[in-house]
Amino acid sequence: MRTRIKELREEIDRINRELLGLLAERGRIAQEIGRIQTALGLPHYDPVREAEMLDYLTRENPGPFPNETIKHLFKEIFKASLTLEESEDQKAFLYSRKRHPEPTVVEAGPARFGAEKLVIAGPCSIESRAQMEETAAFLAKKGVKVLRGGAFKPRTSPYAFQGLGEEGLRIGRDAARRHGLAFVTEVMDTRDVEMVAEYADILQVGARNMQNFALLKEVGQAQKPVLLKRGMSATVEEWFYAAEYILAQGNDQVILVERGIRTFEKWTRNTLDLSGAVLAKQETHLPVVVDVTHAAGRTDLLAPLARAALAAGVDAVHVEVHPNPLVALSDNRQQLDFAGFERFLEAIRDLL
Ligand SMILES: [Mn+2]
Repeated sequence: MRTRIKELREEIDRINRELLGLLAERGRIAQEIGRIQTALGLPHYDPVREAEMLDYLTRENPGPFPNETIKHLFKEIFKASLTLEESEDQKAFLYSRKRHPEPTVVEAGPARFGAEKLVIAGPCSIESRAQMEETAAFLAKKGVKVLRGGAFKPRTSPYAFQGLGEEGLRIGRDAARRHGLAFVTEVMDTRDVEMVAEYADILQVGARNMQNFALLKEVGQAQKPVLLKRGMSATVEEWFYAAEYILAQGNDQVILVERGIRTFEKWTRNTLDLSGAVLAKQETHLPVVVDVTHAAGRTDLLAPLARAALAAGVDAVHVEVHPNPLVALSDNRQQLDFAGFERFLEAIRDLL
């Protein structure tokens, strides 16, 4: 009897080898189908074809496995084949680290995103020359290399302060130049891209515009780095695809910003998705920034969140700083004053 078990097991081993060979052959054919589908712009998943295959297999099932088991086993094979086809596609994306293993370095003024740890700081909105001059002078003294400030503000209410427009751009650029800083500011409208690019070192696409595809294409044609914020309800994949829009236009200077996503939590303005930021580092070759101000919406969490982000490997943190946050025209409860920023910087110093 024992020798019989041994014989039968040898038989099973032989069948396993054959199954393995057949699976490999099936996988290679699926990959070839996948490549053709990609070239034709067809989806890989075809539910009708899958239902037909399952129908056929259950009709022809000779037993002893019941139909449900056969269906279950083959569905797993279908799923594995689909994953193969999709991972082939991943290699084709311009953002993908599979295609571009070396990290991209984005240079703007004195800053080298991806090659050094950076802090982006400045007020939410540009309000006056005095405000920007005072902020730029302070930040430069503290070793910050990138000054932020909004001249066009996407406000939730149409009656809230909308920004100073081109005058604000001039103020921001002048303050940045005087203190040797790079200047990053948001562009909201395709019609403004050329004008904003004349003043800014980095064009910011805000969270509310992450899927404004016309704007993505327009900044993709600008000769300036682009800071792409993740939409507040965007998946990681949608965020990467938004970056792909810019890269596909020929602009390879893209910086990704995680700024918190909408969840059910109310004690923070948004929920910082640190795993999204880490995924962005792993899956793409682009520099990654974590915007702690908009993620938390409260100043007491800024330093711990920035420490976590830097320890997790992101390239920069973004924080709003205002000479007098209480009178700021936007986001006044979440901006740091100068003393607060000094404490923030001290708290993250060892990770920069
Ligand atoms: Mn803000």
